[in-house]
Amino acid sequence: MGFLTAEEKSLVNDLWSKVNVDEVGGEALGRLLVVYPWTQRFFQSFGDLSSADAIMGNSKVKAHGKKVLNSFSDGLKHIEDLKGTFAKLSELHCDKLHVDPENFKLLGNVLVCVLAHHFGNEFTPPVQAAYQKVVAGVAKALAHKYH
Ligand code: HNI
Repeated sequence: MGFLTAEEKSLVNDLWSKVNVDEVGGEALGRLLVVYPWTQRFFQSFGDLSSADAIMGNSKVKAHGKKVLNSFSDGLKHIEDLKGTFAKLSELHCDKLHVDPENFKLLGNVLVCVLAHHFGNEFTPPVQAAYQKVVAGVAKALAHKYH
């Protein structure tokens, strides 16, 4: 009894096996910074974020997006224990990084948009519904240790 059905899990995993995690991570983080510019405040050490082109071409954004999405990808392997999997990262984002957990939801939604853009018709309504659940679950797990 998990939060995804067996069917949803296979939809998620089938699509994910075709995702270029390293590239999509940078794209999702970049789009987050473009579309919700207030999220740039956490990345002031990343250099030039002065325009959409600067953000999307910024190598630190790409590298960090890759790190974030690899961590997300790890979460997919432990879909039944997202809380446990992200417990340490939740503490880090709360205590050390002071990232408002609302941002986890924003990034999740941006990731769904990026996947829809990449996969087109293959990103069918059932696939997108399953991914909506996943990104909401990850956001919730990352917010779990906030106090
Ligand atoms: Ni996040 C660092 C994972 C969303 C701001 N983040 C990390 C690291 C991982 C990670 C892994 C590296 C930790 C370490 O060094 O030990 N972040 C994730 C995941 C998500 C996420 C899995 C959501 C799916 N992080 C976000 C969001 C923001 C964010 C939405 C802000 C808008 N994260 C940060 C910042 C750092 C960070 C800031 C530190 C960056 C640095 O190296 O300076």
